[in-house]
Amino acid sequence: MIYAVSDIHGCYDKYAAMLDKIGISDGDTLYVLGDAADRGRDGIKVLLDMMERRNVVPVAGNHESMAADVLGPIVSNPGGDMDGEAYLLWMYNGGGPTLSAFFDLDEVQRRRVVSYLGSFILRTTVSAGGRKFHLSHTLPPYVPGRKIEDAPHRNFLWGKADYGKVYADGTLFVTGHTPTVAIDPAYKGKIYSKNGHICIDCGAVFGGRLGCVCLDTLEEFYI
Ligand SMILES: [Mn+2]
Repeated sequence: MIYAVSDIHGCYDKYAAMLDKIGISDGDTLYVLGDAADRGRDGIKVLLDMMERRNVVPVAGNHESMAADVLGPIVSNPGGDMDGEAYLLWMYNGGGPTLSAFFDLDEVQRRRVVSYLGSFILRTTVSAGGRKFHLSHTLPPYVPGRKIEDAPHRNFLWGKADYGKVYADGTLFVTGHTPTVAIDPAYKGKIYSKNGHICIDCGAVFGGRLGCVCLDTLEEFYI
């Protein structure tokens, strides 16, 4: 089976409980659609677990991008000056717990985390259960006639997806980034599934739930 989860935001306990709930096995694939760390306490713990699992495919979110901009230079140029702007942006967006847990790691682990962050993909497509899916952290604003692959890369990390628009017939666009309650209050704590979109950020770190969808069956799971 193929599963997707997103915006774990350092909620290691919910993440671990979700793996248990879906009964993930070596034959399954789990796509993590970005923002694995930050805001919550245990982002580094989540990343360390993800990197040990060969069947986890990490897709980048804006938080991985911010983390890499700060942590990359720390390992490549220890003792060097920090990029003040990158640091402030990350801290403003809840990077503090991730940064302090990173400093608790030894040199080898730090390098492994930074190299792992560099391996996150921007977006991908998969087929499952007779359907076609596009997986990314978020989507560029909808532009009529524009192919999704022609949008700027940054839009897949920071973009404001138009959940009221059908981006492409015959493809389901699976995203996180925007807690579903902010798309439509009727979907508070639930996966938003409408207009060719499946938004799975159910606000785990904001007192909501961690959502997960099975792409083969469209079954929804919650912690
Ligand atoms: Mn995000």
